[in-house]
Amino acid sequence: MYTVGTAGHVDHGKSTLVKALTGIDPDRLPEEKEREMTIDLGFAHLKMPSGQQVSIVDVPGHERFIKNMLAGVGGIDLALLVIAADEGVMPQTREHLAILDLLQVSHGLVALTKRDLVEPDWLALVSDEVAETLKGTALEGAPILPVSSTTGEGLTELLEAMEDQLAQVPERADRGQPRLPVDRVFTLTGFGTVVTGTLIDGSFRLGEEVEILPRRKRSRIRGLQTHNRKVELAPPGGRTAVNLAGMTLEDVHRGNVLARPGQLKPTRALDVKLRLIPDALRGIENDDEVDMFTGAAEALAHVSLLEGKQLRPGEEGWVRLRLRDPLALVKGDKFILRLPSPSATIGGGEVVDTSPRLHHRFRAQTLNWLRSLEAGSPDQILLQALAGDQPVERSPALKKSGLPADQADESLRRLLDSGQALALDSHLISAAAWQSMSARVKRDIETYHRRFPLRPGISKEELKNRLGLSLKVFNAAVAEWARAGQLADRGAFLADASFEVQLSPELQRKLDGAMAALRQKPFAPPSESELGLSPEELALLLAQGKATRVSDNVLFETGAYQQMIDRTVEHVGKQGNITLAEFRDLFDTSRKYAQAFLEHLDERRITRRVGDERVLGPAARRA
Ligand SMILES: Nc1nc2c(ncn2[C@@H]2O[C@H](COP(=O)(O)OP(=O)(O)O)[C@@H](O)[C@H]2O)c(=O)[nH]1
Ligand SMILES: [Mg+2]
Repeated sequence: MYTVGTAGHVDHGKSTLVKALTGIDPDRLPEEKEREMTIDLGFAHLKMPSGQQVSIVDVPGHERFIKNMLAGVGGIDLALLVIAADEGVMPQTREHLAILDLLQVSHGLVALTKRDLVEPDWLALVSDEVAETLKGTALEGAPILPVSSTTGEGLTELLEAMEDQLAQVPERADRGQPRLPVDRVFTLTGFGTVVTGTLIDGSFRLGEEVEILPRRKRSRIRGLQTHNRKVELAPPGGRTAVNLAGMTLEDVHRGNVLARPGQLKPTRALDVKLRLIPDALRGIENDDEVDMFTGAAEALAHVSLLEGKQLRPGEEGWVRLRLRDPLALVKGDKFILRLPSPSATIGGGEVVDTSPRLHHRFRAQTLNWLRSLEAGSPDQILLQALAGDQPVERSPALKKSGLPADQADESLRRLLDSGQALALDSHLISAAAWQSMSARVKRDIETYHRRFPLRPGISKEELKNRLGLSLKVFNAAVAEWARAGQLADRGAFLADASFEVQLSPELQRKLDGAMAALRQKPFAPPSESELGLSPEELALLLAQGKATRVSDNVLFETGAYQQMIDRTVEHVGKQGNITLAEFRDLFDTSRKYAQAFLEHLDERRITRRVGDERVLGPAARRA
């Protein structure tokens, strides 16, 4: 959806051209009909030869109604600059062109109207003059088409050129954050209050809850229309009419913004990049009062220069504006500044920071901050600070971003909510780094499973060290992998979620045989080497928990192992201690096994050696 806006000097034929193209008279007010002059914005829509629907905003050309012009020009994609062939370039031609240039409306075309009133050589002369005037502006090189709304001559060519230009306009960004700068409010009997504007940054849906800013009054979308047709969903870019439940004409005005509740925070202070037009009446200085126009809004603004003592016509600089009344703005919004008296456009630019640090004692810092902000959004800047492939500690990362604390927190919340970053315990990692780390771990684990198909998985301890992560961060990562179903947390091991040790019947028989051998003489079983298992097979028995290793070459069936602990603890409990010989007799085992087992118990602190005897150790209760 695109919106075309007219521009140009009064009486040059803008409204007549809109009517000739669309059949809709944009001058709808009785006073406009009576005076035959556009006073306020007019609206029409047009079906292009391709079938594409285009919205049209017709603006007043008279200098006295420039504020209405500014309320309408904010949302346009394509400018239709109208210049009467018999008069040529006039003051509001230049002023409107300067405004389009400041707002960076870089797509457009010129209609040289009233061609029926001039001779061909005059037409050629005016055409050259216009091309010259466009030079150095955002519309330099725009096509110039002679037309007559009276005879219809050139209208087809104009439409074709318009279609060509529209094809070059990039589609309106859908940021999922719809906002409608309100340029018209009216009531319809039986329907209540309707607001209109050019919807930007997202779509509105019938029935959804909205908020009118800056007052923050809530409402619900009871009806939604584009081009006089009811719709369920209004996409960004087009003229949109919204019927608001429970609103009166007192509640909402031109310049308000309709958005989702909580999405926008109105502000009274903003830092901007300001450019003064070369033929501005004068420059600006600290403490100047200017009129700011942005979206469909107008606000009185107090000027503080962030660099230098003044900004002269033709110059560009960083300026802080303090608004008398709050406005709901977004970084990147374009604006126009005018002197209140004598009333004149002096410049315009782009909003860069909507919540500036209010005390800018350290100007250099503020300027650095603005320059980096100009290059990216706070979210992008914070994401930059998380760059690198390792998780980084939260507070140093937020500091490194250079964002003011509240903005850093806000951006972080957005990054976490949208999945662009992830919190791992006290650390943060960008989604990109997390994905590559996860992919690397998954690859490592797959390789490990292939090489060691009998092992339950990769050792967590080993992986943690390889990744260079602290235990807490590593555990948080493991929990995240397990939650996402990517990997399975298997105690001391990490495995692919779908991995199970696959035993051949032959191997199963071998392992069963080994277990049977262990059980046959449970307290004096064959040694590891006597079992005849490979290290891999042995590791499997241990990992499965079927056997428990006590020393290098000594292992027991786990049930027997536990029994030996229980009975030893019981014996020491009763007798106060146990000797090697007593242990050997208790289990009818060899001296070698008795020694290995008791040393193992000492190690687990179930027993403690005192001379030749063992007494209970601190871990005995838990054993
Ligand atoms: N002869 C002639 N008159 C025109 C043409 N276009 C507009 N006009 C007349 O010029 C006057 C101003 O037109 P209007 O559309 O109101 O101008 P606007 O102020 O730019 O909107 C009206 O009297 C129109 O009838 C045209 O192509 N040829
Ligand atoms: Mg008009």
